[in-house]
Amino acid sequence: KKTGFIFDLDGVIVDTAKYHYLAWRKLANALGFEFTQEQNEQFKGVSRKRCLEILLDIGGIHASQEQFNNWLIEKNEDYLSLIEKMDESEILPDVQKVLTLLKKHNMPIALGSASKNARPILEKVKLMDYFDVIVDGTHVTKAKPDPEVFLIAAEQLGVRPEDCVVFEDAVAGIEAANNAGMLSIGIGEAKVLSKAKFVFANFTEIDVKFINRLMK
Ligand code: B16
Ligand code: MG
Repeated sequence: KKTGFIFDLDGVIVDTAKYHYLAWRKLANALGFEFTQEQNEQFKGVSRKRCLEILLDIGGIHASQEQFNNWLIEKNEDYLSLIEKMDESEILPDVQKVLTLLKKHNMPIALGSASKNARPILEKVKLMDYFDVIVDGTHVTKAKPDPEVFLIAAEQLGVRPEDCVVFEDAVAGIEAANNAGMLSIGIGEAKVLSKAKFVFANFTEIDVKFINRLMK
């Protein structure tokens, strides 16, 4: 039986977190308050709707359903214009190296992202061909740390959850992987991603030997 490899998108494959941040900050500023990069940490891996709830909490703002939905649309339009010109140069270091190695060994590969914009982003950075399965924010009903996104990915790959490995940059994502009974690998800071089984600063720190050990 083979190992299934599941990749988060934002913060693992591409650094779109900075664009999400700029778009949320623009909205916060328009509503009259500051939104710091530090506060943006809690937005990672979290759904668009949940992010707006947290943002409005920070600003102490109450919104009608209609206003809420309009701000969701506004934020996404700003985000889309920020990522419009994204290309391969924005793929994080050594991501292709790892994907190519896994492909060479015919390993099943999935994307497991909370983003509803995952497909267009993968197309822009030309990584679509590596993925056998794409599960994103348009397929899930329960956000990370719920394991749903990764369980659907495993099912579609035809691999048991306990035979899957997940690469994640968000606390909520590591929790989701653990809740799914999968091996969690954090990409980022060890002190932030303390619940991950392994943590690496980025893919450059992961050597071929380590990947080989994960493959069945
Ligand atoms: P969208 P991931 C997540 O993607 C981001 O980390 C999170 O900050 C964002 O709010 C969420 O996608 C929804 O994104 O607004 O594009 O649907 O890290 O799970 O790949
Ligand atoms: Mg992420």
